[in-house]
Amino acid sequence: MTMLPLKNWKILNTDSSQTIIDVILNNRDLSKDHLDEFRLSEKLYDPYLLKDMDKAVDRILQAVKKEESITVFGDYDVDGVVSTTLMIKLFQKLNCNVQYILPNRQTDGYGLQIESVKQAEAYKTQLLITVDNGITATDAVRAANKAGIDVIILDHHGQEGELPEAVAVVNPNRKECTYPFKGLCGAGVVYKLFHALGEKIFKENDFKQFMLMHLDLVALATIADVVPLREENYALVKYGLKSLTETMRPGIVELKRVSGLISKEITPIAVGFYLAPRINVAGRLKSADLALNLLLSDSREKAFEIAGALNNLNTKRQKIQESYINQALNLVDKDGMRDNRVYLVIGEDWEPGLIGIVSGRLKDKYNRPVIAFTRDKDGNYVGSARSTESFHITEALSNYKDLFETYGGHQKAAGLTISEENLSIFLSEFTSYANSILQEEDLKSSLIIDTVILPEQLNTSLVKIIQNIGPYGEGNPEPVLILKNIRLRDIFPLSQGKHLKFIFQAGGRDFEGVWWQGGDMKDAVAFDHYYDVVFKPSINLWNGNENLQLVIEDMRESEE
Ligand SMILES: [Mn+2]
Repeated sequence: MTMLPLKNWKILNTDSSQTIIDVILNNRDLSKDHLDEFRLSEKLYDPYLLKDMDKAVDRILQAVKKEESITVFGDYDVDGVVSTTLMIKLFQKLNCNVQYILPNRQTDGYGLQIESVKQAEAYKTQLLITVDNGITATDAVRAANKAGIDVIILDHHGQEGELPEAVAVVNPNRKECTYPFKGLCGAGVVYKLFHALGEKIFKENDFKQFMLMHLDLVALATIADVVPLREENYALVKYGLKSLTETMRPGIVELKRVSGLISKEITPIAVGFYLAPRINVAGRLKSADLALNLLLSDSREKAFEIAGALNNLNTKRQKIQESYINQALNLVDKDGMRDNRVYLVIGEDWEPGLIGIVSGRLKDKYNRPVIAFTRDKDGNYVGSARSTESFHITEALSNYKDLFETYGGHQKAAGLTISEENLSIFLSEFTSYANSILQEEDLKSSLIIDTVILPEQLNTSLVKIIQNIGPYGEGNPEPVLILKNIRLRDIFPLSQGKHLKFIFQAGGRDFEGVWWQGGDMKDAVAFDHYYDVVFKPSINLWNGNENLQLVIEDMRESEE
């Protein structure tokens, strides 16, 4: 039987003298003026504060003037595809000769490689522009220079070694860049170039329209790339979600249609759960070109066709993925792995594009680091790792780097390639290492609660102000509150018992709560008992009425 509470609770604020809104702003390190109305342009920094932006603009203007042949090199995820789309739209508007190359996830790996430079040569490229990648492409850029191709890098990934010898390296995260905000995604960096270049070449009204016209894509990439929704990103997403909701871009309209989102307000959740997966699936199972063609399409018919194909691929992806996850869950139980503090699972024939989803799902379920492996075409094993806050996976892996062909990543995610002969040594040594490092308490997931709220403080007008602190997402988490000592009056199963609806009573009022996927909790609670309930406040629209709804995260029986 399920025992409540499910998680370790941590209440951030216990000072009841502050208002709920002040507490929520404080907890997110946001100032009071966060709730003030603002114009987008007020929140955007001068694009020339990005190092090398002047050089990039000059070189592109030269290419436009001399009618040079330009190639854009992007990436296969949403950010990479959107960044490529934006650059192509810019050059099409400027009547330039532009080509693109997107790497193939399975055969090319990540980032600009010499093979792609050769392809650019075949296109007679004079100017090669990398977007959402390039900061580590020192060898490929050298090869391009040798072939007489100038390179501009527009990236946001951290600098590791020496910079590539490019004409311009525009990246807020390169070491010498003092740009005030480091959280831009790849498409955000491209948008800064639009700003810098657009001011110079377009008439004022054309410039404004050009910037507004592409805000939907920038918001899409910013949310999908999971960069912090703060400062510039917050402003871009706040406005960009409105454009995503109203956009006439055929590719997005059709993508919304197959996702069941037509005429709905687009939120970060809608992007993360519905739109982004249908774009990413192209690169995971087929080719990212398909997604690029969707976003580039000017025709409804073409967009309709591609969106349908992506939707079918996504359904296929979900089926395959469920089967992998079940196999992985079985491995954890069957192989006596259950007590280990890291789970290393292998599927000989899993699609390489999906192993990151497998490790992510197992990590969420068991709250410990997970690496999912599959075999690649050379007979090596590729692994995709996902980890928790308490275990820096890439640092941990670096202790074993001599065993790997390649590896890399950051705190919570990493990838690696290992030969078959080294795999078993790695599996046993890394398991012992994690077992000795990770403590029991590191494996319990915690629930961060903003503050305690009293029944008389909670109403729909407060919830509306709370909603206005959003859009919520990475770097601005959705507020979580706790009501204490409230009486459980009734429970109703929803969707054949998959979800549960609760009626609580407190302060002489009823409060409706819903626990999504919480069907199992029915036997863990009892009528007329008193509970402390942790929830996200929300407003439920029903027959034109706005009702307060507690979206339940966890609960426990109150102490007397
Ligand atoms: Mn990116």
